[in-house]
Amino acid sequence: MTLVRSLSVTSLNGLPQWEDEDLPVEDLLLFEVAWEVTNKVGGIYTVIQTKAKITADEWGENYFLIGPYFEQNVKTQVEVCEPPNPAIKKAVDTLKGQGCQVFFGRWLIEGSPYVMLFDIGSAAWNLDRWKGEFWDACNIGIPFHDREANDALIFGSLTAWFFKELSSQFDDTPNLIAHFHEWQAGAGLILSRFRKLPVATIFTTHATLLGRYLCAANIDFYNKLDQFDIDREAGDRQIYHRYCMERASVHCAHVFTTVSQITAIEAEHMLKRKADVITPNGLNIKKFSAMHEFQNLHAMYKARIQEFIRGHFYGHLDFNLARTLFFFIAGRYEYSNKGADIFLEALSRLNFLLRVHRSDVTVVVFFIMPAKTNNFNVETLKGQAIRKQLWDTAQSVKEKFGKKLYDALLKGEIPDLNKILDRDDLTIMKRAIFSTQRQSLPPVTTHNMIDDSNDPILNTIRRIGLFNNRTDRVKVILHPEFLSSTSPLLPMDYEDFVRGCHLGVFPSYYEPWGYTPAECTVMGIPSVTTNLSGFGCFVQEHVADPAAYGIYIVDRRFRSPDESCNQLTQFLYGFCQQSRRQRIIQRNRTERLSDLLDWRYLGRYYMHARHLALSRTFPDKFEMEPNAPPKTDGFRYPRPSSVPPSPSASQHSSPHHSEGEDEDEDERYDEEEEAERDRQNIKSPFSLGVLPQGKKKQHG
Ligand code: U2F
Ligand code: UDP
Ligand code: G6P
Repeated sequence: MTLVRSLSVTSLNGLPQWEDEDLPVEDLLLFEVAWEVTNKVGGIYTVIQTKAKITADEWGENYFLIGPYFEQNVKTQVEVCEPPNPAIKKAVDTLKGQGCQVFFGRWLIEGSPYVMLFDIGSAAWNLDRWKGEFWDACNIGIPFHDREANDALIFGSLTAWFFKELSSQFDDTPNLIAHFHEWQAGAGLILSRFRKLPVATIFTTHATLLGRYLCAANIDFYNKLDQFDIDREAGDRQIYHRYCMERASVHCAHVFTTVSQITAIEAEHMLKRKADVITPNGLNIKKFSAMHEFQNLHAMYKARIQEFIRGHFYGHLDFNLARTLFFFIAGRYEYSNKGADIFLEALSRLNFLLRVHRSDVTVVVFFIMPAKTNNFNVETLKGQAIRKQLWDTAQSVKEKFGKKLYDALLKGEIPDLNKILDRDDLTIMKRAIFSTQRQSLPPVTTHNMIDDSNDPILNTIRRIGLFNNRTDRVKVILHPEFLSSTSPLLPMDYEDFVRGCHLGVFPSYYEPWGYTPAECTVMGIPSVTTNLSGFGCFVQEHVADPAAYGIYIVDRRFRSPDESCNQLTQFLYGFCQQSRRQRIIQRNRTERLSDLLDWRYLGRYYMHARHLALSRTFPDKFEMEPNAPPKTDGFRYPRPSSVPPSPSASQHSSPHHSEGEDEDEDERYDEEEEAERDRQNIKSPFSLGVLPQGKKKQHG
């Protein structure tokens, strides 16, 4: 058959849709293989977990995920069952018959895809033999001390073995497609190719090993991309074998994809292959029926954060919480890769600017980055206890006050307000106020850090002197643990916390995609990203005036660190100058970009990669039009209708500017009008004449 791609007239909320000719999925089996299937380590879990729904919708019973078995994960996330497909059952039984444990079931997430999980431990006795086979296949030797690489080899050997058992049962159909993510899954791909299994293979890299290491070492990575002696760099860092596994996977794959253009450039230099397709990361977007619902959630969760702040800053609450903005950075603790370094520097400059301009805005900045700790520190817990005590005191006095007031009213009197509180009440209240005196400043970290003296964030805070002094307009709080609704300190899930904040700040230097700003966007929370992050580049490509839509892109590629830091400072300072009304309008715009990040739109790049892999593996059966692959360029969100042409003016350019901050009147309805106007504009991307053209061809 011939696969064709055409530009569909149906579109997802105005976004262009490519429609590949439907694959005969009933004659195909699709496997997606990753170490993070049911196993949350980092961002790859988010990719697979959020994408499951659209893939299961397309592939139904013929879609399977393969990952490693961990007892706890299966207990909490998987409903174990027998494989309904007889060929798969037979292959699984063969592995089991040889003593390797395989767990099969449904992963209890949206789309409930089938998962097959290999118990690495149960197969570990084969390790030496499999190392030998791997050496014969690609001359890569794995040292005994690298547990992760050894596990990856066992995982890969089991995967390839499973594919061998499965494919040997078919003469003609069905055909197998296996999509492998990241080097930890790559051995399965290498071995499948070495054994010439009839499987169409795709390899996606979410980051390169060397890229991550070299960036973290503060080398001028992007300007020296073509100058590295990569074998040597890998050897020097003792990751030569891992790097070889990664590079071999890339070269063995029928189709190689990366999550962004920037990672494609990196991979071309670090792994020596051009990506065939860019497969950007999406999210599974749930829309609220009413547009203002997410705004209400912001107000609700902001109130929760404010409560925490009341406790944390007890005795120092001389700033106006209604004029306080919450910024945050979150993610893996890679100090410079995630841009925590320039963020702190920019905060120091922002503090200076707000002070010299006598701004009444206060900014509280959270750093949510997991580090080793010995639990919460006493001062932080005490803050919340004192807040609770003040609350209880206020409640009990209020209770007494209310009762006396009620009695008086029953008697037809207005009570003497000077007498309604007795001496005891006053004493209780004075004691409560006395308890809020503190000798120390509100702490800059919520936990006892194990390596306090070497912690890079704390050390920078010490150097720049951001100690939460009364005069500081920028306050900082390091929360070195991921958030959870069961925390006794700040009982909120990460998602709710994000909703309650005003701005996410992610000035990464190394970020192949970067889910955190994308997650902010779909929740309608503005964020800062960079032109070195996959997400930032993607937005730059698709949105005419990103800042108007609440996505500030710091240039970290063509500017010096100091210039980037200044630009970031300007973004932050500009954000602080917005009125409440401007922020509300900006949040509405931000949220409007969600469709762009929806898997229902971005999933097509995965479809395209699968079609391409089939056409390369089984050219007799799957011919493919040599037309251009779907591009990520072409479509652009126009500038919002109310924004004047200059991007620099856009953040101060809301339709009806009002200065009053405490006004709480709701302006949503005008904004919904604006939204509707813009939707009308976006509705016909065809008329913009910017869409890539696909040709419709008849079946061959
Ligand atoms: C890329 O992100 P990854 O998550 O794949 O990055 P890895 O380095 O492969 O894995 C995450 C690491 O972070 C650690 C964990 C892993 O070594 O042990 N970690 C942790 O220590 N504590 C935690 O709470 C969570 C993780 C890429 F970098 C992103 O830009 C992309 O968005 C992502 C998806 O494509 O892939
Ligand atoms: N995250 C989380 N809890 C937190 C902070 C972050 O679950 O308290 C998640 C966040 O939602 C995101 C992931 O951690 O999905 C970080 O992914 P990103 O792509 O930004 O970076 P990676 O860690 O993959 O390099
Ligand atoms: C949402 C709520 C409004 C509230 C506003 C506060 O839009 O619906 O009622 O006034 O948030 O916005 P701010 O940016 O000041 O937190």
